[in-house]
Amino acid sequence: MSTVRTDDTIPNNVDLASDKRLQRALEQWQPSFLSWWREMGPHGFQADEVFLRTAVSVEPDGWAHFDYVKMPDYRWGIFLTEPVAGRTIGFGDDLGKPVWQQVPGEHRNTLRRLIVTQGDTEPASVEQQRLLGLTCPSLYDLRNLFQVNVEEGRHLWAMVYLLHSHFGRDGREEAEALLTRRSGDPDRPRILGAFNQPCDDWLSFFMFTFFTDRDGKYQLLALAESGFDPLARTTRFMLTEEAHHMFVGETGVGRILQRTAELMKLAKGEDVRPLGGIDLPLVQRALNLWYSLSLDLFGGEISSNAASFFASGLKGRAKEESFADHRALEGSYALETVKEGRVAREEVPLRNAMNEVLRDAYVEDCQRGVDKWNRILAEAGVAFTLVLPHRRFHRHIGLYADVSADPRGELLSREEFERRKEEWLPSEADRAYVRSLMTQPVYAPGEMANWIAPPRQGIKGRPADFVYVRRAEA
Ligand code: BYC
Ligand code: FE
Ligand code: FE
Repeated sequence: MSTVRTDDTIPNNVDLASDKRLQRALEQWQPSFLSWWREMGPHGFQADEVFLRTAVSVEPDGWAHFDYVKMPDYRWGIFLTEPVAGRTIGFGDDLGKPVWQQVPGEHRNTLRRLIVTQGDTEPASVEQQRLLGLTCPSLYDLRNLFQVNVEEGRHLWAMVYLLHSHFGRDGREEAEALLTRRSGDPDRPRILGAFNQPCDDWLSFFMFTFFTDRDGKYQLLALAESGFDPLARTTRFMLTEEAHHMFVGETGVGRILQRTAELMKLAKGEDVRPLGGIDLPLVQRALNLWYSLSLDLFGGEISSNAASFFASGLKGRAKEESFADHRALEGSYALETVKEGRVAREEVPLRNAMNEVLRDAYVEDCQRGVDKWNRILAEAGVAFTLVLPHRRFHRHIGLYADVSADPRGELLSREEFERRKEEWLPSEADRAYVRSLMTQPVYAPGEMANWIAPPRQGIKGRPADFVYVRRAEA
C-alpha cells in the first residue's frame, strides 16, 4: 500500500520525497504551471472560494475530499493506482511478458509522443473554457466548470510526472512546451484538432464534456492497458475523475432538453426562441459539430501508428480483457472506404484498424447517452429524436477527410455540402443566438438561467441553493 503524502509541496503517492532530483525538477515546473493557470485558467475567479473535490488518495471509497478552496491553492497531486503484483503485458507481440517499470529504449520516442499528445489536451481544454465562468447559468454549473478545469490541470500533472520521471531532459523540455502551446493559436496551436476549436458558450461546453471528454475516457482506457506500467496506473486513476466530466455534459444537455420541452408547451410549438429557449434543431446541430470533431480524435481508420502501438504493447483496446485474441495478428476489419465517389468495402488487417475498433466502442457509448436524452424528450411528450450523425459526416482526419457527406452519410459534392451546411452545423446566427442567451451570468444561489432546468440534485448532498462558489467581490 503506497503512502499518501499530502503535506508535501506536491501531494503524491509515489514517494516523491525519496527521489530528490525528480522532486526538484517537478518543484521547478510547479511555478510555471501556476503562472500558466493564472494566465490561461478560469478568467475572473481566481480569488473566489469554490466547493471543490480534491483527489487525496486512490482508495476506491474515500479518494476525494470536498471543501472550499481558491483555485490557485488547489492541491494538484500525483496519484497512481496501486500496482498489480505480477502484472503482465496484456496484448501485442510481447503478450504475457512482465510489464515495464522503466521505458524500454526502443519504445522511448513513441511513448513520449503518446504521453505528450495525451498531456497536451488537458491544458488545452482549460484554455478553451477559460471565459465560460463569466456567463454561467448558475453557481452549481459554475462550480462544475471549475471542477472539470482543476482536474484537467491534475491530468496535465499526471503526464508531466511521467515525462519528468522517465524521459530525462527531453521529458523536461516537453513538460515546458505543454505550457507554451495555446489552444487556437495559429503559431503555437495545441496538437489535436478539437482542442483548437472555440468552446465559448455553455451549449458547447456541455457538448464538449459529453463528446470530447468521452474521447478522453476511451483514450485513457486504451492507455490503461499499456505495458508501460506507470502509464497504465496513472491513466487508471484519471478515469476515476473523468466520470464526473461526462456527467456534467450528459446532465447539462439533459437539463437543456427538459427546459426546452417546458418552453415548447408554453409556446404551443417548436419555436422556443421568443421565450428564450434553445430550440431542438439547434441542439442537434451542436451535437453534430462536437461529435464529428471528437470522432477525429481517434486518428485515421487505417493507421500503421496504431498497429505499432498495439504490437509493441504500448496502447491496447478499451477493456482488452474482454477480447478473446490479444495478439490480433489474424482476422481483419471491414471498413467502408470511398473510391471514385462511391462507398466500397475494404478489409484491413485488424491491427491497422485499432483506431477504428476504439472508435466503435466510443460510438456505442455515445449512443447510450443520446438514448437517455431522447427519453427525457419522450417523457416530456416531445416528438423529436436526437441522432448521432454518420461517421462520414464532417470529418477532417482519416478516410473521410476529403469526402463530403450529409449526416446520414450520403455522399454529396463539396458545393452542395457548403450550400447546405447550415442545416447540419451551427451557423454564425445560431452561435450569436446562443451567446445572446448567455450575456448575463447567474450568481444568485439557487437561481437558474431561463434556458436550462435545475439539476435533479446538488453536489455531495448539498442543496440546490448551496453557495457552491463564494464570489470574492460579491
Ligand atoms: N488532430 O495514424 P494516425 C482527453 C495525426 S482527449 C490532429 O491516423 P495515430 C481530454 C497523428 O498524430 C484524449 N492531428 O493517428 C478530453 C499523426 O501524425 P504523424 C487525448 C491528428 O497516430 C477533454 C497523423 O495525424 N488522448 O484526454 O494513430 C478534455 C496520422 O495519424 C489527429 C490521446 O489522444 C487529430 N485529431 O494518432 C481534456 C491519446 N489525429 O505521426 C482532455 C494519445 C491524428 O503523421 N494519442 N493526427 O505526425 C494517441 O493515441 C494517438 O496519437 C491518436 C491517433 C489517438 C491521436
Ligand atoms: Fe483529462
Ligand atoms: Fe476530462
